[in-house]
Amino acid sequence: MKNSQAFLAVAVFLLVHSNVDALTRPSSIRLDNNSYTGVVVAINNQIAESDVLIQRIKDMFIEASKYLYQATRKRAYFKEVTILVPKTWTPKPEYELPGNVTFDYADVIVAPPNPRWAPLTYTKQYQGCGKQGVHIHFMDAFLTDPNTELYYGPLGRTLVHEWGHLRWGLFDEYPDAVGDPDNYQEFYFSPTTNQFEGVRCSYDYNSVPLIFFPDNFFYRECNGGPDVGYEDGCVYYVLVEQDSVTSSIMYGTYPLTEISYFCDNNETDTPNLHNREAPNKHNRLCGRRSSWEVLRDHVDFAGDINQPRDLTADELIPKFTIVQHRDVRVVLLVDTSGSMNTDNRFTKMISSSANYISSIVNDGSYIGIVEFNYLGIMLKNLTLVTSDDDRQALLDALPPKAEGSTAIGDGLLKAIEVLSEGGQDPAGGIILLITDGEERERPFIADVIDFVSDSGVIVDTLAFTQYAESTLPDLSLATGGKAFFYSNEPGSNTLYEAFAATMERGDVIDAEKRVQLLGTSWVISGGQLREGGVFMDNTIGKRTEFVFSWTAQNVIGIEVTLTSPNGSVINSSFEGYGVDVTFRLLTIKLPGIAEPGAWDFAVLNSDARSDEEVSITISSYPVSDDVEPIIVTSELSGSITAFAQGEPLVAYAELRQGFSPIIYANVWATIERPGGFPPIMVQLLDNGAGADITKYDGVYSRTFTEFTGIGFYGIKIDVDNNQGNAIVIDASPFSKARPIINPDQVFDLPDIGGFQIPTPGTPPQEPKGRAAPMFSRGISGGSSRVDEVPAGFTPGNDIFPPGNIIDLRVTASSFENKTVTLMWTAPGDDLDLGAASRYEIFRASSIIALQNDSNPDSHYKLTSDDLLQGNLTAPQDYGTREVFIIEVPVNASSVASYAFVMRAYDDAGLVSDFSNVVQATLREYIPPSGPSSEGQGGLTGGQIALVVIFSVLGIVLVIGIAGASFKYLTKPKNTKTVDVEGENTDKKKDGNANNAYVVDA
Ligand SMILES: [Ca+2]
Ligand SMILES: [Ca+2]
Repeated sequence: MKNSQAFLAVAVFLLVHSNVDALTRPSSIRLDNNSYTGVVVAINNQIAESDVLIQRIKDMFIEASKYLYQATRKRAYFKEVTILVPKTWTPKPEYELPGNVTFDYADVIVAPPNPRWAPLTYTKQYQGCGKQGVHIHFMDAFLTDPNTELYYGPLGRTLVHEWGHLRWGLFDEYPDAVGDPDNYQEFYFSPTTNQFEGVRCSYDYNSVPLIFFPDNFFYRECNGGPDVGYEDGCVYYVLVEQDSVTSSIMYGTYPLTEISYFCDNNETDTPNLHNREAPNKHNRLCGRRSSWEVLRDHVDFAGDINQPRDLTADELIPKFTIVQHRDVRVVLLVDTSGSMNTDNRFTKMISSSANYISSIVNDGSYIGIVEFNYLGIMLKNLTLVTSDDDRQALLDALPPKAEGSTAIGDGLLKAIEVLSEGGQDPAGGIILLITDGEERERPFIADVIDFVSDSGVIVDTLAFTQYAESTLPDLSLATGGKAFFYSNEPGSNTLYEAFAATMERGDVIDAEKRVQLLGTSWVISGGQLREGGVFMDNTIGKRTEFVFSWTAQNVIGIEVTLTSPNGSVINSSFEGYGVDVTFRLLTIKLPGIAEPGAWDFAVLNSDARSDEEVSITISSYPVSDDVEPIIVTSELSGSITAFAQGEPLVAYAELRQGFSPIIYANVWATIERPGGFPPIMVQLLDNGAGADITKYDGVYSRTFTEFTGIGFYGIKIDVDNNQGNAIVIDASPFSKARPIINPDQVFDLPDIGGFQIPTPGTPPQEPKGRAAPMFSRGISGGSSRVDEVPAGFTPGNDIFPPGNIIDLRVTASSFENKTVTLMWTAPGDDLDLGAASRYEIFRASSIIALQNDSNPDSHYKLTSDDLLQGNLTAPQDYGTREVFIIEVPVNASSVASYAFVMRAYDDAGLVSDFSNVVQATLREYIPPSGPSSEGQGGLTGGQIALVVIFSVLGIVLVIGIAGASFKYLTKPKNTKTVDVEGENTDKKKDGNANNAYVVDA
C-alpha cells in the first residue's frame, strides 16, 4: 500500500489554516483578491460512490460562483474548491492525497440527513452574527434529485444562501418555525406603514395572505386584512410572479430569478432595502443590521478590501481538486526531557501511550515513535499494525526513561522524516506531540513552524501541565491539528482523549468509532476504596474496555472490581482482567457485547502507605452497523481567549445519534483553571439564550467567565440522558423554507431522498422525536489559553456584565386590558453565570424610532408602576424564563403598538448591551378563524380524495373582506404542472392592491 500511495501522489493539495474569529476547529477559507480559496467539501463515508454526485457538486459551485459574484456586486467568487471522497470509494488516479483535509473540519459536508431539517440544506452555526459557522450540510439526494431544483430553485443559489450563514454569520430573514420557534411569526404591525406586514426582506414582494388546512388539504385567503391583522395560521405566501423585487438571498426566495442580492441599508434602493422591523432571526441576532452592514464589517470586506473587480465568465469557474482519504499514519512525538519525571508525568505519558498502542490503534494504521530531549531521536519507524506482534514491537520501542533538555523543533523535524520514509509524502500524516516544558534547544517551534506547515502534516498537541510551551496551540492551528491540555490534576484525563483523536481522522464510519464513556482521574488514599459507574447504552457494547493506570513504580498499585447490570462480579479471576506492571496498566476487556445498563466499578489502592493517582478510561464500540451510536463532540470559542480584552470562553457540545440531534439531555462542562484554583462546573444549555443561538438543535452552549489568571483552561464534557428525558429528533414536519410555487400546484408534492416536501403553510409543530436510550458520555472538550489578564485583575474581580438578552419576545397582548406580556431568558451577573441585579425596559412607539435614536434610553423607561407582573430589581438566575406583564396606554381606536428594548445591570454596575427589540401590537378586532365560513370546514381525512376530485370542477370560496372575492381551487393530481419560474398560464393578477390573484378552472 505504501508504494502504491507514493505512485498516486502526483500532487498534494495543502490548505493553509487560519483563525478567523473561529472556533477551535481550523478553517482554511480565505478571500484574497476577490477569490475564495481553501473551501473543502467532504463526502461522508456512508454515501454510496457516485460520479453523478461529484458532478452535481461541481455544477453547483460553478453556478454558485457566478451567483455569488453577482450577489456581492463583483466582490467575491469561488476560485478553488477541494472535494474529499471517502476511503470506501474506489481509488482513482486523479484522486490526490488528502494532505491536511479531513471530513470533520470540512466547510460543506454531503452526509445522511439530519431529520431536524431534511430534506432541506442547513448550516450548522454555533456562534452568532458575523461569526463563521461549522459547516453546510447537504443530504446527497438533495444534490442529485431533480425535484430539488424544481421546488427550491437552482442549487448554486441555495449554496450562496447557505454561504451567507456559514462564512458571514448571516441568519434567515424568513419566518422560521423550525430554526427559531419561539420567535416565529408571519405578520407584524409596522408603525411605519401603519399596517400589518408580512415578515420579509426586502419590502417589495408580491404576495397573498393564505391559510392552509392540512386536514381538508386546501387553501383560502385569510380572514382579516392589513389594517386589522390576520387570523391565526395565516401565512405570507410569496407569489411566483414579481414586479420589482431583487432582494434578498437570506429571505430564501432565490427560486425567483429576480432575487439576486443581499439586503442593504440604502433607503433609495427599495428593491434591496433591508426590512429592519421584521421580527426574524437575522434582525434578532444581528441587531437589525442588513446583510451588507454585517458584510462590510466582516474580515472579507472590512477596510474596503476586495473592492469590485471585473472578471470574465471563464474566470469565475472554480478549479476543483479531488482528494481521497488514505490510511492513518501517526508519529507519537514524546517529550523525554528531565522535567517529565516531575509529578509522574513520564509514567502517565508512557502508560497512556501503551494503552493507545494496545487498544486504541485500529488495525491497518501506521504508527511510528520519536522522542526528543537534546534532539529528536527515532525510536520506531512507521509500522503497519495488523497483529498483536506489531503492537508488541511498538510497545517495546517506548522510551524507558526521561532525562536532558527540550528540543521540540528537532523532534518535529525527526517526526516528519519518519513520515517521509521510503520517499513517501509526509502530507496528511499526523504527529501527536506530547510535551510539558518550555523549549530549551534550537530549533524552536517558531524556527520550524513554516516548514512543518508546508509539509502538510497535522500536528495535534498535548500540553502537559501549565508549564507547557505556549506556542503549542499556534502549531496545531497552523497545521489543522487540535490542541489538548492535560492539567495533571485529579479529574483530568485528556491524555487518553488526545490519543483517541488521532484515530478519528482516519475516515472511520460512525458504526466503527470508539466511544468514550468516561475519562477521569482520581487520587485514592492508601488502602482506600473508591467507587464509580457508567451507563452502557444499547447502541454500544462491542470491544468494551475498562482501563485503569496507576503511578507507583514496579508494583501492582490497584485492584479493581466490576459489577455488571445483572449483579455479576468481575475481578482478577476474570479471563479478560489483565495487569501490566511495566506500563502500570490494569485492563478489563469484556468479551462479546457488554450487557446494557449500569456498570459499577470499585478501585482499591492496595498500598496502605501512600496515595495513588489513578486514571480511568472506559470505552466501547457500536454494537452493530444497524444501530447508530450516540456521539458527543465539542468546540470552544477559540484556542486562545483574549480575556484582557473582555472576551469570555464559550464551550459548545453537540450531541447526536447518527445525524439526528439529541435534545433535553443533561450536559456539563468541567473547566480546569491555572493557579491552583479548583475546577468549575457549568451546565451547557440548548435553550436559544445567552451563548446558545439556536434552541433545540442538539448544540449545548455556555460562557465561562471565572478566569484565575494566565495559563491553559482545560474543558471536560459530561453528558447523560437527564433521567430518561432526552429525545432523539426524528422529524420536523414543517418546511422552514417554503418552496415557491402556486398554491393551486402544491398537491402531491414529491419527496426528496425519502423526505416529503412539506406543503407551504403547514402549521408548525414541535419537532418529533423518540426517547433516547439511557446513556452517559465523558469526553475532553479541548483547551484554551489565556496570555494576558486585564490590568489589576485578581481572581474574583467582576469583569463581565450580564449577558445580552437575545430572545426578548411578546407572548401576549390585550387591547381590552391594555397589557403586553414580555418573555425572555434571564441573563447572569457575568454573562451566563449567576443572576443580574436589575433590568431596564424602554418603551417607544416603534422599532424604527428606537433604532433611529442613538440613545434608546431617552425613551420612556418602565417603572414598577407599569408592571402587573415581574420585578425590575429581582432578576432570576441565568436560564430562568422571565415573564413580565406590562400595562401600556391605549388611546387608539383599534390598534396600538409599542416597541420594547431592555438591558440588565449587575451588582458591580456593569451593564449588558441592549436586547433585541420587539414590537407589541394591541388590536381590538381579532379576525375569526376556521376552515371557512362557506361550509368547507369539518372535512374528514376520508373526504380529502373527494375534494381533490371535485376540485376539477372548482371549489370556489368567497371571502368577504373589503368586498374583494378570491377563488382558490384544488386540482387533481394528474394535472399538476409545476412551474417555479412564473411562466404558468393558469393564473393572472386580479389587479387589486393586495396583489392577490384569482385562479380560474
Ligand atoms: Ca443550541
Ligand atoms: Ca458581573
